[in-house]
Amino acid sequence: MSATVDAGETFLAQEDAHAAHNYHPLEVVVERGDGAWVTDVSGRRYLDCLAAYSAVNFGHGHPALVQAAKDQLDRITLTSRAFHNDRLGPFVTALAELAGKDMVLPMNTGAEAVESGIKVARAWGYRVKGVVPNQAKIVVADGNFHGRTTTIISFSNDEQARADFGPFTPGFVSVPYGDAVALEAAIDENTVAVLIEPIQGEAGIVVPPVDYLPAIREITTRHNVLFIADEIQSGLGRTGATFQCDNVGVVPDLYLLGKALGGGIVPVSAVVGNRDILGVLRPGEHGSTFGGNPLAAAVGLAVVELLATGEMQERARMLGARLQGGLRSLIGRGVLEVRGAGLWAGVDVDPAVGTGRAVCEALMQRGVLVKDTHGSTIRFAPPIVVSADDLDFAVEQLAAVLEELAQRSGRSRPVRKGEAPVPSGD
Ligand code: IF1
Repeated sequence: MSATVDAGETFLAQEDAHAAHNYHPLEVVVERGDGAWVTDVSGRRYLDCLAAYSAVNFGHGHPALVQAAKDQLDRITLTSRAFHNDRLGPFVTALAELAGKDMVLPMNTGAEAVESGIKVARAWGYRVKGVVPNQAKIVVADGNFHGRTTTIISFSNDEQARADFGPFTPGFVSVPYGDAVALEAAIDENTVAVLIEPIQGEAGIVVPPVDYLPAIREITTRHNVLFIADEIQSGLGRTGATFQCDNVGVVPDLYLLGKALGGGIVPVSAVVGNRDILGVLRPGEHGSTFGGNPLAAAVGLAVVELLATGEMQERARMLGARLQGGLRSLIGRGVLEVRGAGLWAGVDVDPAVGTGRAVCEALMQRGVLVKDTHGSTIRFAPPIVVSADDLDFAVEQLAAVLEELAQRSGRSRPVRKGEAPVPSGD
């Protein structure tokens, strides 16, 4: 057993006995984090190349964000929105400005932002567009991931996310991702919105054609349909811009934000748009106990102030080029394809070399933490504060792991791209 498992045995046993088994974590028990690194209970350090699925964009323990949280902890943390508090106003004002919009609906988790976006789009459809009551339709994309609530998985086509959770919510139609013609064909007089990830995360960091989002913008404008961009994972600096939509020159009607908006400290999410859309909500029609709480707002404001300088976005652009280049150098050496934008990459490992899980476990032994998705794709999303040397370290460890697995799988070396597969046992 790895050192960390010995030292962490108690924690693993407790989790195994008393935590629902809805995950299959790597066997590392993390105790501390700083910047792009985490330390396990036995003192081993790992480069965190997942960043909690892009919720820790600014690193573990970012000083400004931790200080904002600490200061607020000594003031007031929760009032509910039955009363005002002195942090929500500054937060929503700054976030709206960052997004170039004029209104914010503050929530907590990403799924709540998605659900809120769905409800706002439907209400807008009935009250502004004039869609027949209870007939609103929303167009989504195959391979989508927008969260785990019953309504959200209603429009997922991932059987693992749906099995035995029915019956499902109607009112959604799914079309192939990246196909603007199919998307327009799915729009009819009851369509109120298109809900899209600018880059699909869970699907494996799938980047659509560069003209896809601009086409969605043109189509939704022409059909008087809302363009809702789920930037919960792609947003807030990850792809080298404030929003991935910025990278393709598109402004959606609603941004759905979450994850890094809470600085990796507290859950903070939001629906951000203009008054002509978010203004459809009337008092008492939607809410949340914690939505817009002073602690979340204080941390969210500090995150917005961090992003307002543009430094994180520039860093993600600069380091992203280094990461993408390093990973692409492994194509033909156990890597089949590399996709991504900024400091976000999906690496397809040659299944003949090993599974994504096997690569993750081997990388963990070498001090790098990543997560696989859909069998053989490894996602890299380190905190944007990662150093260039640490990025090089991660790529070097991946190269070594692929070489190691290739030898173990009976290949003297991984099949180079385009080569006939070498028979195993050679
Ligand atoms: C899990 C995936 C990633 C998201 C987008 C909304 C949400 C997510 C684009 C919901 C959340 C998380 C959920 C977490 C693992 C992770 C994930 F593997 F599930 F799909 F990142 F790719 N929109 N993604 O990526 O936000 O409610 O979780 O705050 O459920 O296992 P949430």
